[in-house]
Formats: sequence, structure tokens, C-alpha cells
Amino acid sequence: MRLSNATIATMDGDTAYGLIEKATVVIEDGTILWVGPDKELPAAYAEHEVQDQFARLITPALIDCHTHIVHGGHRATEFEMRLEGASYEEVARAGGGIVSTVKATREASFDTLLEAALMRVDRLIAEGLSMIEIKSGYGLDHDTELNMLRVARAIEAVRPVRVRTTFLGAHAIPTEYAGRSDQYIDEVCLPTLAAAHAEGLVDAVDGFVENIAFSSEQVERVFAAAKKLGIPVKLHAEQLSHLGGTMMATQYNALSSDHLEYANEQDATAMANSGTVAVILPSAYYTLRETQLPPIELFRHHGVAMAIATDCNPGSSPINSLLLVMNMACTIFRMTPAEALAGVTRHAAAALGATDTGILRAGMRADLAIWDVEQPAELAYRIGVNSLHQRVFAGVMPTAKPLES
Ligand code: DI6
Ligand code: FE
Repeated sequence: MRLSNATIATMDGDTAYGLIEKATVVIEDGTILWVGPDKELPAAYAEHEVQDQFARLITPALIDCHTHIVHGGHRATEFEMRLEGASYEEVARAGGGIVSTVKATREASFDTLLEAALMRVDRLIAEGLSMIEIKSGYGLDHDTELNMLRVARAIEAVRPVRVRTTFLGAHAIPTEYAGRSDQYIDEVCLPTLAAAHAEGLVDAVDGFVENIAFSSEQVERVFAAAKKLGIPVKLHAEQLSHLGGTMMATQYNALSSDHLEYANEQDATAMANSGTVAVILPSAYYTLRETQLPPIELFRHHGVAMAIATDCNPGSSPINSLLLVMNMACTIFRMTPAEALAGVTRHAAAALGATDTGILRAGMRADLAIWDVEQPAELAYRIGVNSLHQRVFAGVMPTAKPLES
């Protein structure tokens, strides 16, 4: 198949969008064979079935590289509490917050969790998503952590989307281990990681270094175990305060450090050196009415790749739209629309260690999003508007229903 007469934002190369006007992408067996100007189409591809795109925009399909999309219940009551003045940390300490979602997730069946997650995933797919990272971390016991990861994997079996699973056993301290966080790491987190890995359920290991969660030293023990198993790591760090999680994570060549509102220049240089992606999460900042902006300019200055993601979760980020997150990244964090698009394609792929997607180039997977817009900046510019015309997943386009004979 060949899609012609398109504006193609390859997100490849050194220019902002890697833009090619009046361009063609040739796809075969789920792979991109060629991308370039219509006029330069090699003769070998001239016979491929052609579809005129009438100047539509083609980008890599979107990637959400940080979500907690599998979870039980919701936290609308906590939303009300926070609006009446309670802080996120106060809610957490009062037994709300993450721990209340843990209760709801433990009580939910596999089917209930799957059904609820699919409703959210479908909204992302409708915006051109092809790959999603999904974390555990609302189980905090052996069975529920494994159940969450199995649900995450099941999504891939029932929807045309790729799932990357992340073990986040060090997300919060469950009530039964209150005041005994070291024991929780030893007795639950580490053995559950081993079990989940043995079942093939872990693509990466994550942790939460924060006053309301774990210390850098505690998460480092989990990272050391991940390293022994050969699993890459990533970290929730410097979200509510600066505790140095990012520096520790870079010593493990973390794929990403996420949130980062309180990160500083030392963190930025360490991330640049270790190739750790900064995952920026504007919706969590927005929902918590945070005022400390992540140091975007420092990341830019030091050449740290920036991804952006939904952080979809029932507490700090009840959002199901990557397009809206792109808008927030620009309007609130002053990222450019080109950085926002790279943040949900090329750099999101890097944050997941995925090397076959995120840019449009010969040899990459044919995961594309086709948009009814004139220029790529429109994707981040419009608010609450989904301009997706069509998604192409592994080279497959949804076809029109055949006419009844
Ligand atoms: N940081 C977050 O933003 C989410 N987890 C984390 O470590 C929030 C999780 C929640 O509030 O349920
Ligand atoms: Fe998160």
C-alpha cells in the first residue's frame, strides 16, 4: 500500500517535525518500506496500490509512555476534598489517595478491571494511539500486582494496540505495612517482582521516591533486583519535592525519570549523560494545582529528550486524552508544539526502550496516525478536538464495510 499526496511529519532527523510536503509512505507487511516526496517515489513501488491523502497530515501513531490505566474505582470524593483545601499529601495521609485505589483494585475482579481499562484505552486509540505503557502499583500484594499486569497484557489480546508492562510494586506503602516500609520491600515487593518476571509480565521496573512513598535507598534495592534480572528501570521522581531519586536512577541508566517538577540542573546533566528521558506529565501538575514548573528550559539546554504522557490514574490525573496533554504541555509548560508531538512519538518510544516505532522511516513498524489538519501545530493547538482521520496499526487500515451483495 502507498499513501500519497500527504504532508508527512516523520519526526525523524534534525528539523522540528521532519516535515515532507506532497509526500508518500510505502507500507508492506506491517513495515514502512519508503518515505519521501511523491516525485521521488522509486519505480519499484509504482505498482503498489495507492491512496490519495488530499494533503492530510501523517504522523507516527501516538505512544502513551506513562499510565496507571488499570485500576479499580475512582476518586471523585478526593477531588472534592482537595477543592475544599486538603492537599494531595494530606489526603494520602488520611488513608485516601493511592491507598484507597489499592482497596478498590484488590476488590475488583480481572474482568471488572479489564472492562474499565478498555473504556479508557479505547478513547486513546480513537486519538491515534498504537502503544501504551501500563503500570502495576495499585495491588501492593502478590496476587493483585500480578492480576493488574495480566489485565494489562490482556488488553493487547483484545485491542489493536501494543502494551508495555511496568512493575510498580514500590508505589505506596499498603496499610498492613504502615510504618514498616523496609519489610514491605523485602516481603512483598521483591518476591512479587521475581514472580511477575517469571511469568513474563515485566518489561520495566518503576518506583516512587517521595516523602509519602519510598526513599531513594529503598527503591535502589528494587532497582538492583531488576538489574540482576536484566530488566530496565524508570522512576517517579522529584514530583512533590526534591529527594534525589533522579540521580540514583541515572546510575542505573534508567530509561526515564518521570514528573520532575522539582528537578534541578544537576539532575538534567545526569539525565543527559545517561540518556534518561524526562517524562513530563502536565495533567498531574494541572490536577494537583501544582505551581512548581518542571525545568523544561534546563532539559532543553542540556539536550535531555522530553516525552509527555497522560499519567492516566484515578487520583492525580483522571484524563483519557493525549491530545489534551499535548495542549497542556505547550500552554502551561511552554513546550513547543513540535516538542509536544515528539514527546508522544519519538521520545515516548525512547522512554519505553522501543526502537521500532515513534518515527516514520524505512524499516520501522507501520504505525501511523492520519489527521484532518493542515499543519502539525494544530494537534497541540486545538482544545478538546480530535482531528484523527484514521489510524494505521501494523500496516493495517480499518477498511470500509464491504457492500452487501
Ligand atoms: N505519582 C502520580 O502522579 C501517581 N502515582 C505517582 O506515584 C498518582 C497515583 C494516585 O494518586 O493514585
Ligand atoms: Fe504516575
